Amino acid sequence: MSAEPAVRDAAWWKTAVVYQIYPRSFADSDGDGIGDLPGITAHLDHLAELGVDVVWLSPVYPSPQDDAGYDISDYQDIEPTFGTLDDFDALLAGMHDRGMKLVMDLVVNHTSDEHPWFVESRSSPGSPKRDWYWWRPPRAGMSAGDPGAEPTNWRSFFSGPVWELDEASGEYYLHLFSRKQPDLNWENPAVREAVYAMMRWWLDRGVDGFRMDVINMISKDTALPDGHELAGAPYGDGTPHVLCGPRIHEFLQEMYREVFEGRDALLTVGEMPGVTVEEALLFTEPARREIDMVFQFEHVQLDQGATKWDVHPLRLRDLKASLNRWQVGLADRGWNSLYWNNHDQPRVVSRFGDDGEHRIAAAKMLGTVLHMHRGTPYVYQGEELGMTNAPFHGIEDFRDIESRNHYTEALAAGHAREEVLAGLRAMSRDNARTPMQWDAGPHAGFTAGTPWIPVNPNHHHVNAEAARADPDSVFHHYRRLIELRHTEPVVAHGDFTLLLPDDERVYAFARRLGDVEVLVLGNFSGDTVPADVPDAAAWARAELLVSNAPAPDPGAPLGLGPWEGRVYKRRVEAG
Ligand code: TEU
Repeated sequence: MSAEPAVRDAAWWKTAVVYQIYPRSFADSDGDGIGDLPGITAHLDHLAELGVDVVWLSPVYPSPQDDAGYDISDYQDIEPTFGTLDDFDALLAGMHDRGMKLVMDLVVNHTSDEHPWFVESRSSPGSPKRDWYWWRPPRAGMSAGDPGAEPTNWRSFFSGPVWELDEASGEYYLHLFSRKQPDLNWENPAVREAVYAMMRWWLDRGVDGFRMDVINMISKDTALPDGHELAGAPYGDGTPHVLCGPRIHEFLQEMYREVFEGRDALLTVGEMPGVTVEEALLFTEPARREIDMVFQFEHVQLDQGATKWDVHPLRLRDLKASLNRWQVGLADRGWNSLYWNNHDQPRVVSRFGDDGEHRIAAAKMLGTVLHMHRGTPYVYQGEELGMTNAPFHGIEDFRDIESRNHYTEALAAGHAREEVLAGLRAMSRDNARTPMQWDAGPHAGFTAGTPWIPVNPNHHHVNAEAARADPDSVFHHYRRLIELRHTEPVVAHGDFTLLLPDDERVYAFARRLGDVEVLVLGNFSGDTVPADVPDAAAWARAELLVSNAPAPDPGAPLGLGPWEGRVYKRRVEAG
């Protein structure tokens, strides 16, 4: 019996699992209905029992909360609603004491319009910080405020134009997101140096890395050309002029030199809407000294039509083809992040699974399929409980700026209220932002006050207390998946081979490292289905590493029950 193939790889995060916390909705310690840092510290044992290695903390900095913290007015302090720097240090110490690392959210494509940098920049055209942001006069031949006078026709990610007129100076400033999130001008070296100094400040405080918000948008096409007209919207598509711009690699390599050089055991992940496999290779190729991994969006846009609100049923072959392309594309160089959920995506068990009768089986199967891919898995708070989308009714139930702005714009464009609400119920980011469900008590044990957004009424049976007490829960299934990544080198380092690419119900693939091979099977349907993989009979007799159903009869043909997921392991002739 040959020992497990030894793998020496400095990239510790290849065997790590990251847990994302959305502080507003995790745990409230002072009864104001909003989660906070002491609330997180009080629940670190939940994360330790789950076995995660890293926590990614969504923004906790002072912010007017126009975009729920992604609009920062002070990068080197803590939002008072969330706590203090002392509370932060206590949280960091609590994590390090439990062997967990802490990754902060770095939001430097834009600041809040209440950040002193922007306040000064806006103060006058002659301000020394004017060039810290993107200020432009009205379009040639037009007057400020005239319809269409914006310097470009680009559409904001949060509806409406990307340019806001500053009446005082008669100039416009750029904001790819909300008007309270002006974009920083990374062409200006003083801006870059100020950001690097801030990052070094957090790393010196003991932080273990950064999740970088829309970091592939910091280099823009400085000619600021108009975009192609967007169907049904009075704006153009600016994304070709702001995604992965001409100096993006120069900026990330400079950031590496100025911030990360000589510091080890960090994790850096770049959120990159629209990034391709080829671009991701350039960003994550270690020799290029940029970042460790990216968040790509292909697999979370497969059920969307012209817009994210135009929801279509997922075709499993599309999902398999997309993830396979990233697995194969980053097989030898570069590295993938793996996620179904985050604070911007609806809950996966409701989206790609079954959040009714088969909720638990579907949640476990989705976790199994994701965690057995090659890459670093991210677990979003509540995913380990199988939390579902929330029962939103009217627009008054929604809090998210993206959702509310879309509602206003879509109704103004003549869309029917019910049609728009249907899109929101399915895709709104608020589905991810309802409070963490700790127990069956009032407000799910999230707060002793009134939550900023209602708790999902299914917390009576979907909650951490019940899950941790039930060895057969989604929680303990995720604990097992995380354990496998820590104990089975093939899970972290094995190569990936997709099987049954055209099967619309079974997601099947193999991983191989030396003489160890695993087969991963996931049934994305409520039917009982065959799993006609090569060598099926032999696999049926192999060691079952994890499953979400009673162990099958090894003599029976390989098949899966509703939403069943399994991982088999066997030894094969090396080479
Ligand atoms: O998200 C960027 C982003 O791509 C999302 O806004 C996306 O467009 C949308 O949510 C998908 O529907 C990052 C943060 O994750 C998000 O929370 C912020 O709102 C945004 O940047 C601006 O900082």
